[in-house]
Amino acid sequence: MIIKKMNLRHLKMTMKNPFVTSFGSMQEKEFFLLEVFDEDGNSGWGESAAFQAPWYTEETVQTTLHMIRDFLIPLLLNKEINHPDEVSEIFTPIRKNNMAKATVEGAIWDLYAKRNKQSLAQALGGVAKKIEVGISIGIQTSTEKLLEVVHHYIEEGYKRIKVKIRPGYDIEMIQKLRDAFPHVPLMADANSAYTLDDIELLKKLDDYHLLMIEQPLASDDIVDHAKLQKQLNTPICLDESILSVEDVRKAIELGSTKVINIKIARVGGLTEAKKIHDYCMEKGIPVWCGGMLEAGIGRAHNIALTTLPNFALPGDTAGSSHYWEEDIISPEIVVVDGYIEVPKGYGIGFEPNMEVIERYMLDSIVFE
Ligand code: OSB
Ligand code: MG
Repeated sequence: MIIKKMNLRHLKMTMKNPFVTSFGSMQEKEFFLLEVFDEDGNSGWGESAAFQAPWYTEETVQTTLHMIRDFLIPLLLNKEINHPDEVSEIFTPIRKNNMAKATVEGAIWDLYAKRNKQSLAQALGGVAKKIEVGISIGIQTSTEKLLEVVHHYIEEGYKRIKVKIRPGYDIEMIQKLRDAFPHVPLMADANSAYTLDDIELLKKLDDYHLLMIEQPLASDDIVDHAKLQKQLNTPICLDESILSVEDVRKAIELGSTKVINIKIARVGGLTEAKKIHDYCMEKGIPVWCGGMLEAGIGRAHNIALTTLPNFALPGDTAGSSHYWEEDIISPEIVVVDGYIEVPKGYGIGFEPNMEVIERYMLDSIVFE
């Protein structure tokens, strides 16, 4: 296929509720939708994930725009591509900037699947007909409020509850949650809020049979994560530390992790995500699909990826209505009894809702 034209749309949407982590609070989600066209008029869609501020990784909305517009699109426009795996190779002269790369690569994957009259899940080699999902709950104003919110999502059927922790909002809160919900599959995500100096506190988490603790230490601390894992029974899951399959290999060899959170955006696209999935499967390490508070296009990509067989644990892909008054795709994504049904249509299997997209659009640039 020849990449004939691209349309980069810039959107801003407001989430129903602020999402609070150990780094701060966000309610505005500004992002890009990239639509790519082939020579026959087929089109594929990708969504960018970086936030306005660089608290999660170093990328931002503005760096995404700079990379996509000034470096990545010129590498692809009017080029012939036979398979989306070629895109990450074409992008190798550009260091990191994984979220920008994943936006473009995701659109090419959707286009490729549509051309081949396959669902994106099929094109990736996925098998599942429905996927099991959990929910990620941001830091709440009080433990009482948190208990209420958790109760609500258990009632809705979500298969696992993830709560955010930070120093001062950890052991006591987890203890109260465990007392209230003794059997619910529960995990905690620290977004790098601790150091090895906190080891005695982190060891106390072993009393609450958590499924795992996600990214307790800094993103470049895989040596310290290995030291911590030796003293913890609770499995460590790495999120921010993992940018590539090479990072996964090193973390597993060091003993820094027992579970991997795969985010398509963080690892630079679906091709690398699939490599990580395959490598972990070979090593007996389960994976699950993380989230970046995506709108519908990004969520649809997550669903397709999660159909691969080693996605053994529920991911963070909640239903559209959890975050949005209205999503940018139709139909919207719905969770029933903790499952999302994988769409059978070609590509991502959801239609971009142009009326909604145009309502939230700030501007757009066409490249041809
Ligand atoms: O650490 O997984 C994370 C949201 C923003 C940035 C980082 C993370 C998260 C979440 C929520 O936990 C994921 C989602 O529901 O999309
Ligand atoms: Mg995380």
